[in-house]
Amino acid sequence: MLEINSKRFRETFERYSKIGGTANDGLHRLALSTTDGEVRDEFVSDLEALGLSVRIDEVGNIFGRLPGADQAAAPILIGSHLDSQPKGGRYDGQLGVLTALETIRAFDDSDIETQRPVEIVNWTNEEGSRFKPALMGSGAWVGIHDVDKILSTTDEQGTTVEDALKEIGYDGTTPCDPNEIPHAYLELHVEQGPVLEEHGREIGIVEGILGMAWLEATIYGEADHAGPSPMHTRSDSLVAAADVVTGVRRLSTHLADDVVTTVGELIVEPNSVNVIPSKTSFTIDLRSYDNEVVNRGIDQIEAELSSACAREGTKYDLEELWKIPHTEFSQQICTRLDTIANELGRSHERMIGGAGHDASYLADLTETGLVFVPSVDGKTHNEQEFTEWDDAVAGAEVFANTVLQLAESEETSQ
Ligand code: HGY
Ligand code: MN
Ligand code: MN
Repeated sequence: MLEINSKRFRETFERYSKIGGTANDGLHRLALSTTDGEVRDEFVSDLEALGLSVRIDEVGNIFGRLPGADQAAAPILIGSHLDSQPKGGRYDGQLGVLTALETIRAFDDSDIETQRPVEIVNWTNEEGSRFKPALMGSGAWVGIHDVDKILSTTDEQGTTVEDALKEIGYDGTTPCDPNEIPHAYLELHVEQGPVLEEHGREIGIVEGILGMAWLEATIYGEADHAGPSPMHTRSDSLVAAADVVTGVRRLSTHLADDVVTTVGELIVEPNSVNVIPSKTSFTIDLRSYDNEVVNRGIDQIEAELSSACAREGTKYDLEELWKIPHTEFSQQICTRLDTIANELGRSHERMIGGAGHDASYLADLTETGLVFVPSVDGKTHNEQEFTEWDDAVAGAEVFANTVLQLAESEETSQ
């Protein structure tokens, strides 16, 4: 079985973690920011050091190709993302990209030439924090998003994706589409939840991911003076919003057992201590494995908005920012992962993931698998995010051996 060079893997991980590293051991590496540009440069130079041919596509996805004995064979694609949340952890995305890098290095250590080419990828803007939606680069690549629309997407400062790509030198020219359908895609990611740790397992073999919807609600009230305005005449957009926010939280208690809801962003205008808020906008993140439950949840959010605004004399808009149905991963790859984890003596279990991953979109295109390693206390999207290094190495060994097996496989892709 292929072994991972834990020392080199760790050194690489620490080197990358310095780029955009925060004082609390986290990462501040927003998509297409200067620090994202720096870590991309680091990644490209590591790919070139391995002799991989590197290409950048129109939305900045970075691909490195390791040729196989059969150049005509469809490649195995492996990777994840290097962008982070504003105060994110060092493992979310980055561990997956570096596990893929260590996989290629392990082939190189053992002079392995695989039958199929193997391609490693860093997907642009998986997080969707600076530019919405999430999974932007992989979504554009599989054709979910129109490339021009993605390039004209702006952040809160009005900077477009296109300008940000140019700014860091990753406005690539390779068409953003799979000129050849990969034979399979495999991604390793931290679990970002408490299950593996609670169950004492080293590896999660992910069978599917929750469906999710991102909405933006805007409530319009009437600015007025906090002093002389009688309470019964007010149209306070923040009061109406507060009703809706608690209504959104209540959804998770009655809509379905696996429903999770989050209001992560909220903007109040004019945001002045003695002015009744005239406008309040906020995002809603709604998830469930049942796509119909997500649709019912959206209807119930609309009903909450309508009744809150009727009570407060305010008006509202509700916009769907992004929606992705639940993901089902390849049972064939899950079985391979089971077998290899057993051969390596690694405890493992099948599970459903709650976070979106680039693998969600690849699953529509080809045989796709996702491997989890435990998150300590389930913490993530948080500078305290942590994974024990032994677990990272165990995950990398299961991952690398599965990639090797897939790269030697003969059967045609689906
Ligand atoms: O939103 C998510 O689940 C992922 O972190 N982009
Ligand atoms: Mn991630
Ligand atoms: Mn994330």
